[in-house]
This record gives sequence, C-alpha cells and structure tokens, in this order.
Amino acid sequence: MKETWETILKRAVFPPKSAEEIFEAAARRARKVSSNLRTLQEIKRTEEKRVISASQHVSNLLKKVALRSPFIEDLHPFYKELVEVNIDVDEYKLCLARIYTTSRLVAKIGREEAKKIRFSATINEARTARRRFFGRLKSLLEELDPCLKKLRETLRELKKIPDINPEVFSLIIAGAPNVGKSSLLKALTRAKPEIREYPFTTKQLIIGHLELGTQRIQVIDTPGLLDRPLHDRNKIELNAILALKHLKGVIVYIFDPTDTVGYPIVYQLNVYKEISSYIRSVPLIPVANKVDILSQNKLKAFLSILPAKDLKKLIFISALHKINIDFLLEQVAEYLGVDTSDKPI
Ligand SMILES: Nc1nc2c(ncn2[C@@H]2O[C@H](COP(=O)(O)OP(=O)(O)O)[C@@H](O)[C@H]2O)c(=O)[nH]1
Ligand SMILES: [Mg+2]
Repeated sequence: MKETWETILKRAVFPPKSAEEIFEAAARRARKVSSNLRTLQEIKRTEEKRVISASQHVSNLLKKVALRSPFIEDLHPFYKELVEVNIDVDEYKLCLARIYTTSRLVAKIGREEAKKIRFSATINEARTARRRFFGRLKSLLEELDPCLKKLRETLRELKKIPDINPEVFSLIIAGAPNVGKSSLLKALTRAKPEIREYPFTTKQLIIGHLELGTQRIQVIDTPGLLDRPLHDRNKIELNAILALKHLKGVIVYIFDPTDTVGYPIVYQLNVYKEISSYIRSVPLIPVANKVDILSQNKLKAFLSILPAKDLKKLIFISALHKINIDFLLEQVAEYLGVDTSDKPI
C-alpha cells in the first residue's frame, strides 16, 4: 500500500521563507564559533570552523528540503492529479534538483575554502578565504531564492490536502446549496465532522466517518464544489474537483424537489448531469430529499423531468427526519460491494 498523505507531508521539510534567512542562520552559526584569537594557528582554526559549520548547516538543510519533498511519481493518482494539474510539475522537479545541486555545491565550496584557510600563510589570507566562502554562499543562495519560495508555496498548498484517504471508500455528498447536504452528513455520521481546506480552491471539505458492515467509510460534503455547474469553473478549480474521480466510492447527489431552495429542479438536474459526465468513474446515486414536505404536484414535476435511467436509481429520503437513511446506506453498500449482512446498519 502506498504511503498516506500524512506521512508523506510529515517527512517534508519546509524551506525557510527566503534565501536570506538561510544565509543569516549560517552566519549566526559561524559567529557562535568561539574565538580565541592569539596565534595564527588559532585564528586559522576558528575561521575554518566557521566555514565548516556554516556550510554543513546550509548543505544539510538544502539536502533535506530536496530529498524529503513529495516525489510526485510515487503519489496515489488522487494526489498526483491534484498536484499535477495545479502546479507546474516540471518546474517543481527542476527546483528540487537545483536545491539538491546547491546543497552539494555548498558542501564543496565549504571544503575548498576551509582547505585554503588551513594552508594560508597569514591572518589576512585566512580571513579572506572565510569572507570569500560567505560571498559565494550568499550568491548561490540568492540564485536559489525563487526556487525556495516557489517550493514553499507549493508545499503549503499540498499541506492543505485533507485527510482524505484514497484507499478508503468515500461517500461524497453533492447537490445544490440548501438541498440538505450538511443534514445528510449529520444523519450519517456521529462525531463532529472535520472541516478542511481543499487545496488550490477557496473551498472547504467537510469530512465525517461511518461504519458500513466492517468497512470504514469517509463521508465528504463538498459545499461550493459539487453544488453548481462545472463548465463555468476556472481551470484550477475544475481540476481540483476532477481529482475526486480517483477516489473509490460513490457520489450521492441530493435533489430538493420541494422547490423551496431557490435552485429550480431543472438547474439541479443540470448540475447532476454535468457531474455524471465529468466524473464517470464514480457511481452517482440520485437522492430526493425532504420527502416529509414534498407535495404531490412537486413530486410529479420532478419525476417527469428525471431521465428513466436515473429514475430507476432514485432514492427518497428525509435527512432531517432520518427517513429511509438505512435504505440509502444499503444501496451505497451494494454499489461499493460491501457486505453488511453480518452486522445490521
Ligand atoms: N423539511 C426538511 N428540511 C430539511 C431536510 N433536510 C434538510 N432540511 C433543511 O434544509 C435546509 C438546508 O439544509 P442543509 O443541510 O444546510 O443544506 P446544504 O446547504 O445542502 O448543506 C436546512 O434548513 C435544513 O434543516 C429534510 O429532510 N426535510
Ligand atoms: Mg451545507
């Protein structure tokens, strides 16, 4: 099994805010080296220690940053797609490669200048070598600055990826605003749901959990994401939504046929159709909510516009009054191929 997102990101080392910050930390380390400046030998030893400690610090830090950042090729398709469509992967890889190269280079110039200090004949020569080291370090870091900033930004976005485990079944709740998505999440799960940012969008995912048979299912509410047409989304947002297709599970699409939500049923049907055509790999279950207040006329109107193939799958519920929720779960279990026979739901 692939590593979880959490472990991948826990391992990642965030680069400091700027190259300058790295340089300052290195300089501080160098200053900390106690100086006992009496003989040439002592001065040389001190200068050498300064260079070595600064170069080792920077070199190790950059190496960690480069080698512990997520390796895109190894990611689960869900994360991979989220990342690939929203960051420039080539640029990301190039940055990691440059950071790694710089780490080697810093170690190398550290060794070079340390050697020069060791072999210098005068105090002046030793100090010049130390200054030259810091000059070279500074310019190497300055060149790397845009890369470090970019990587930091990318890691910060990646860090937002919520604790969705793509290896675990997901029940994704979709539907127009006010149709009852939050109410269904509440009816299905007990604990207080977690609210997480969805990376590369300004939206949040709300995540709860339930047990279905022996399976643990993550229930994901998607306000602002799967609640309106997809065709007018900007590319970044659409891509972030489309990454959901790599999750294994079902999408429960809630209709509110009572016509009390301000989103006409035709609009709701259009969103439903768009989701089914954009995300084909995840089964879409049409669910009509608020049966407790559904009039005959509204019911008829709704049934008359729903395509026959969807009518066959349609499930009526009331999220608020918990009507038919068990049946909905049975259907979900069937879609997922989860055996619930030994354990009543
Ligand atoms: N009568 C009735 N009201 C419901 C039902 N489910 C949700 N509601 C109400 O519809 C409104 C919107 O519900 P909410 O879950 O916040 O919708 P969301 O915007 O899709 O998350 C709230 O006032 C709910 O109490 C239901 O089954 N019956
Ligand atoms: Mg809601």
